[in-house]
Amino acid sequence: MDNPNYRSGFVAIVGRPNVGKSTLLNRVVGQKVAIMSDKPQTTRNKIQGIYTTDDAQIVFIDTPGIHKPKSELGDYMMKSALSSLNEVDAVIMMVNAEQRRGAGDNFIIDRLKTVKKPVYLVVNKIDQITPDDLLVVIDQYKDALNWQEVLPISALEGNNVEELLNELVGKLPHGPQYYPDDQVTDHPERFVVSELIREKIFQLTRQEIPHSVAVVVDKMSRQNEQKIHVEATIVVDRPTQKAIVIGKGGSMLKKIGTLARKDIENLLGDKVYLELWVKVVPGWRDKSSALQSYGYRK
Ligand code: GDP
Ligand code: K
Ligand code: MG
Repeated sequence: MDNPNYRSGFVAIVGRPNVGKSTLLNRVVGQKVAIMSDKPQTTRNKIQGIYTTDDAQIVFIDTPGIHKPKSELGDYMMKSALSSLNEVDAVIMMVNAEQRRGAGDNFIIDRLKTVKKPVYLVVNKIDQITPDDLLVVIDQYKDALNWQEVLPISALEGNNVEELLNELVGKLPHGPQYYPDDQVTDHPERFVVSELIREKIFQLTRQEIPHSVAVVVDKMSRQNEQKIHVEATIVVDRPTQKAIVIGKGGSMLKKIGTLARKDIENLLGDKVYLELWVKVVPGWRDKSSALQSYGYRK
């Protein structure tokens, strides 16, 4: 606060699904705050990761993918992604070095043309390609926008991530430290807990469960000195999905619970007693009121 040279600000990360946005966030904040999955669109809310040093603080916004909306949920994600772009100090557009520039990238680039803040092109997954390939990828993008800088990185292995952070910090305005040193996300723990459970559902059920799953944490309270009691409801929109999530004799739900509990224990630093329920709410994806009651902020 009293350091006049302190820099702080907000940075949005945009890009097609699976380019590595959450992986970068996780690396930067050193804790599992953003959900990771090899399926697209698992990040539904704005998740902020906070990077704090003695000289600067960057608050990252992991926007849901900018894409053509297919339902009210998609529409909500799109609006939230676009509005964050006008509130931040810089934008990172991340692309996957393994993929050619495509319609999805062009769609995002089009939207970025109206952004007045510095926009960085971050070419991720360079651990998968040769330096020659990298030149080819950069060539496809270099004239697409007036990039502040083009930075190749590997979010997974950490190559060049330090340089990216330094570059961003250098561009932030002078300002206060918004959040305390030990805070890595401004979302209530409940939200992170629900995302960890959602992540396990996707990992374990694979293709069978589409993204029409919400997890609501109904209760989170300390049971005793050693244990935190977490109760959560998994909301699906069809009875067949409920059956898949529960599994034969409850076996799938048990697996989801076991894996999720371990992650939640790591997050909270305490033993956890996790109770999971499954509920069918037909068509909840297309009901705005249902969206709101399941915690999606407009
Ligand atoms: P998001 O949808 O943009 O948030 O992408 P994720 O962070 O969920 O990553 C999607 C997949 O790409 C995951 O399987 C990650 O492990 C993988 N991934 C992310 N960054 C890298 C990277 O730098 N190198 C490699 N090889 N894989 C990566
Ligand atoms: K993903
Ligand atoms: Mg993500």
